[in-house]
Amino acid sequence: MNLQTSRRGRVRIVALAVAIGLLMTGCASDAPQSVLEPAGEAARKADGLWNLTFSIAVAVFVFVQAALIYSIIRYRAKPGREARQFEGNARLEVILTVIPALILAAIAVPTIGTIFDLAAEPKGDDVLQVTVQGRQFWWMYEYPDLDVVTANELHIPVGTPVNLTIEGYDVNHSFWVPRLAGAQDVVPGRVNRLTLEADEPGTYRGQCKEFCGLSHANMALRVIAHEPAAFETWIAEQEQPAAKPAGVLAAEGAKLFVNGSGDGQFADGAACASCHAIEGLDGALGVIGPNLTHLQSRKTFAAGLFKTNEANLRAWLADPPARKPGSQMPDVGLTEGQIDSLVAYLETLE
Ligand code: HEC
Ligand SMILES: [Cu+2]
Repeated sequence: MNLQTSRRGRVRIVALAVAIGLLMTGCASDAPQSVLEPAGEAARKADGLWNLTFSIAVAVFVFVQAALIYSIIRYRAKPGREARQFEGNARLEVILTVIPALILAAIAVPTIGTIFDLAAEPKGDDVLQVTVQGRQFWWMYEYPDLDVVTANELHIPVGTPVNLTIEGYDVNHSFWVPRLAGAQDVVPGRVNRLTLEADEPGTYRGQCKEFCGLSHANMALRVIAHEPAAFETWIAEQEQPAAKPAGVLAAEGAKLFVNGSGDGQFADGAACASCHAIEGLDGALGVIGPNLTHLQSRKTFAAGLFKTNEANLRAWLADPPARKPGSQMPDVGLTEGQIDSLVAYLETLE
């Protein structure tokens, strides 16, 4: 084998491995999370439009390719054959202009209808209102009628239109849950909206879809759809203030959370409470980071990046930007002992 063929062989093996790898992503337990598997009314409307326009596009493609292949074969070069020379054919040109114009006009009717349909704010008593803020690199959710603030995991009841009011904060982001709705831009200084609706209980994955900095790829989100009764239970739990810290270590952690190691500071940064709110903990009113009142009710933290457990929380507190590049939570210089107490306290935030 010479150098050329061995390199070609290697390229083929890599290409095959990439193809197999992509195929295997379909085996993920929560796959498919695709726009082609709509799981709610809003997504279904967009999918219906896609099915229609895609079918028309395929028909046009097949027709044009067939005509092309026919012409290539039928009029191929032959000894003694000479191409006919002519210039302009008004009738043909009019036909070839009118046909695409008619096709585009026909597609425009359902397209414009669907655009207006999806842009319309859902009305009615059962509509759930949620305000979403996209931030570097996490999502804040506020239920204005329910006195609930949470992060990254959005809980909704099934079969209910959810009206999302989407606000910017720092840079552009884009809120996208492929199975529940199209993507919506998150732009500082603008308020956008989006309707989400899920038919079935379950967890639907989403992702920031607009490059927003170092941890853009780590800015996932999850929508958790519940049966209405389970949603009511979730709301009732979220409306409760945080439990009082039980045990000496957790009580020490709560104190550190608000005061730092003294005068509101740790060795290298501000105390937790200057950035995080915890309902029921005096002095914890910060709004720079996620509300932690019910941290343990979230299966994941840091926008879907880590499972919520003791080991991951310890690693996070020790150095957030090392775990999540560009994270806006600084390494405040905690000692091992301080991490022990803080994690003991965070563990009580059910
Ligand atoms: C300067 C502001 C700031 C300070 C101080 C701060 N944090 Fe954070 N914290 C953040 C931000 C911003 C995030 C979101 C990071 C991300 O997901 O990218 C965060 C995320 C977290 C999370 C994950 C929450 C979730 O649901 O995703 C926990 C837990 C946390 N911080 C605990 C603490 C503790 C404990 C302290 C004190 C030792 C602290 N933070 C100090 C800003 C801060
Ligand atoms: Cu992003």
